[in-house]
Amino acid sequence: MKDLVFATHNAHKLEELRAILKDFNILGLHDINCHEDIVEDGETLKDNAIIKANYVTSNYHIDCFADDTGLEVDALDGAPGVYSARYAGEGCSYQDNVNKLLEALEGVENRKARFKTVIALNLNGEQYLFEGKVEGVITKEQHGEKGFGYDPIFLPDGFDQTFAEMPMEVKNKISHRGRATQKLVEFLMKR
Ligand code: ITT
Repeated sequence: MKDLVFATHNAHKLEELRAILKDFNILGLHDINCHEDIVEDGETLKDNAIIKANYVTSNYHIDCFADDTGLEVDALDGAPGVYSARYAGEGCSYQDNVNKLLEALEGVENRKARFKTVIALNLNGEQYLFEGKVEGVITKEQHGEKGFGYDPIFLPDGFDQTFAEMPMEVKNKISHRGRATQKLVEFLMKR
C-alpha cells in the first residue's frame, strides 16, 4: 500500500481521511516527526492549504497533501471563513467557537452556511488543487457528540441530523472534505 502524508495536526481530520482513502497508508505529521505549528497566515483557504503542503514538502522533502477548511455564514458576510479555527480568539476551543457563532446568530432568521475545503497536493514536483463544499444551515442549538469543530451546529441540506449526529461514513459521503477527497482519489487512481 502506498504511503501518503496528510499535512495536518488535527486527529479528527486524519481519522476521516483514513476512512475515505482506504487504499493508501495515510501518515499524519506526527508519523513523520513534524511537531512544528505551521503558521497559516494566508488570506484564503487555497493559500493556507498551499502553505501547509509546501511547508512539509520543502522541510521534509516528501510528497504530501494538506487541506484547509472554512465555514461561511451568509448572515455574517462569509465569516468565520478562513478564520474558522480561531474565530473566538487565539487558543480557543471548538466549544468557544460554537458558542460565539450561536451568539452572533441569536435572533437571526437567515442561517444559511456552507463548509468549503481546498486540498493542495504536492506530487512529483507538481501541485494540484481540489475543492469540495456542502450547503446547510446553522442550527439554533447543538445536537450530537460525534465529529469536531462546528459539526454539532451544522445541518446539511436534505438531512435531519447535524454532522455531529451522523456516523462518520455518512458525513464523509456528503461533506466538504469528503467531496474534495473524492476528487483527490479519482485523480490518484488515474495515475
Ligand atoms: P490543520 O491545519 O492542522 O489541518 P485545523 O484544525 O487548523 O487543522 P482547518 O484549518 O482546516 O483545521 O480548519 C479550521 C477550523 O474549521 C477547524 O479548527 C474546525 O473548527 C473547523 N472545521 C474544519 N473542518 C471541519 C469539519 O469537518 N466539521 C466541523 N468543523 C470543521
